[in-house]
Amino acid sequence: MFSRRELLKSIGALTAGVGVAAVSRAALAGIPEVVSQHSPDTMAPLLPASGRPYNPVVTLNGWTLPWRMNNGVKEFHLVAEPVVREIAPGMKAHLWGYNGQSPGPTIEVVEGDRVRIFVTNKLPEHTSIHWHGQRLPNGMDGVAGLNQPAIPVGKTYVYEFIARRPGTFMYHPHADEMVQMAMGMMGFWVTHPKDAHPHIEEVDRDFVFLLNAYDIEPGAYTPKIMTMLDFNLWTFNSRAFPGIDPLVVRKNDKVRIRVGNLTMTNHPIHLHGHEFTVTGTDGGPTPPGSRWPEVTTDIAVGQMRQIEFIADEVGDWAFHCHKSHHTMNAMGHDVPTMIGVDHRGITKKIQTLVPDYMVMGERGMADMAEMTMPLPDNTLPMMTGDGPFGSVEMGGMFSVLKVREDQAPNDYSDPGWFKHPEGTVAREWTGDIAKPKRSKEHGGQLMPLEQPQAKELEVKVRKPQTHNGHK
Ligand SMILES: [Cu+2]
Repeated sequence: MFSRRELLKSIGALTAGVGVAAVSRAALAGIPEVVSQHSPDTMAPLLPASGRPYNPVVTLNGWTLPWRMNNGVKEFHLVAEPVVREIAPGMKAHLWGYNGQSPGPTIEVVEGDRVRIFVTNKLPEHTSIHWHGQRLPNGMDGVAGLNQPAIPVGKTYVYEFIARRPGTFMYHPHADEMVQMAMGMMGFWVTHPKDAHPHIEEVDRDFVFLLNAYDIEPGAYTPKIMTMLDFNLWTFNSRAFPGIDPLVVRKNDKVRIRVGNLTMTNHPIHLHGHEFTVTGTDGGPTPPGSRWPEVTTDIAVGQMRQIEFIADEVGDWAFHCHKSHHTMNAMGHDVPTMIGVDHRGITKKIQTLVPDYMVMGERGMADMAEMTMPLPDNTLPMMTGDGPFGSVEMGGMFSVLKVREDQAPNDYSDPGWFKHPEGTVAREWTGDIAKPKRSKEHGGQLMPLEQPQAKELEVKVRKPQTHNGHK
C-alpha cells in the first residue's frame, strides 16, 4: 500500500499546481484524500506511479485524478460540488463539477484493475454517478432509484468494480440528470489495455475531451438549466475558443484523440490537413477491417469516438466542430441576415435616439470579430481569437493542432504560431492573369477560351396538377 507521504510526493512531482483540499479528517477517515484542481490549464499527463504501466492521456484544459493503491485496489475520491470554471479568459461560469473543476478529473485505469471510487456529495441536492459504457455489477451502474438510492447531500457513497474492458468511457450523474449535466457534471474515463491488444495501437500523444454546452445569458454566470436545445456556449471540456489549449504534437507522431459528447445535439468534428480513422467507439476498439479514412466524424449525443492519425504535415491546423454556430460564442443568435442591406440612412436616424446603436452584418459578420463594441461583463465576444494574420473569427468548439518538426517528445508546451516557409502562404495576386493553356495534350478535351453567351435557356416548370392536400 502506498503511504500518504509517498502519494503526496508523487502527486506533487507529477502534477505541479494540484492542491490537497482541507477536509474533515474525522468525517473522511480511511478514505483517500481529496485532490482538487483550481486551474483550467492542461496538466501534464499523470505517469502511473503505482499499478501497471501505461502511456497516459492528456486532458485538454483538464487533469487526471491521482489514486492510491489499497491492498491491490485502485482507490479514487470524487467530490461533487459547485465550482467556478473559467470558460475562456474574460468569462467565468458558476457550474457544478467534481474536485474543483467542470468537467471533473479524468480517471485512468488498466483493464483488469479493481477500482473503488468514493463519491462525496457537496451539492445542494442529491446525486449519483453513472459509469457510462462500463461492464459492471448492476448495483454499481449509478441510476438513482433504479440501481441505488441517490447519494444524499453531505454523504459519501462508494462504487467498486473491475474495469473489465479497455476503451474510452465517461461518467456523469444519473439523478436530476438534466439539471446536473446542464450545470457541467461529467468526466472522462480511460481504461488502457493490460497487454498488447490486436485492435489498440500504441500512440505518441493521446488527447481526451468532452463536448459540453451551456446556456449562459451574456453578463450572467450561471447556466439556465431548463434549456433543451438552444444552448449558446459550445465547449471542449467547458472551455470555449480562444480558451481551448492547442493540441501540440511532434511531426510524425501517432496521435489519438478521444471525444465524448454529453451535449444535447450531435457534433461533426473536423480536422484540417490530415485524414484520420475512427479506431474506437462507445463499445470499444473497432476491428481494423471496419475502418475508413475521414476528415470529419459525427459524434452523436451520448457517444464516444476515438480518432487516430499520423501527424505528418507541419503547421497550425484547425480542429473544430463543423456546425458553424458551434464555433461562435453567445450573442450570435437572433441576428437577422442584413447582408446587402444598406443601413446608412437609418443608422443615423436611430443614433439620434440611441447613441451607441450599431448595425451588425451589413457586409457579412466578419466586422464583428474586430469591433470594439462594449460587451456586458463576463461575456465572450461572439467571434474572436488573434492569429498571426488577424482575427481567427471563431469561438466555441475550436482549437488548433500544432504539428512541429522540433517539438520534443512529451513536450506539450505551446510552440507559438507556425512559421511558414517562404512562398507557401496564400497572398494577393498583383500580376497579370495568364490565359490558361488548353490543348489536347492537357486533358484531352478542348475547352473554348471564351464561354459562349448563354443563349435562351428554356426552363420548363411543371406544376403539380392534382395536389390539393395542404391547407
Ligand atoms: Cu457542434
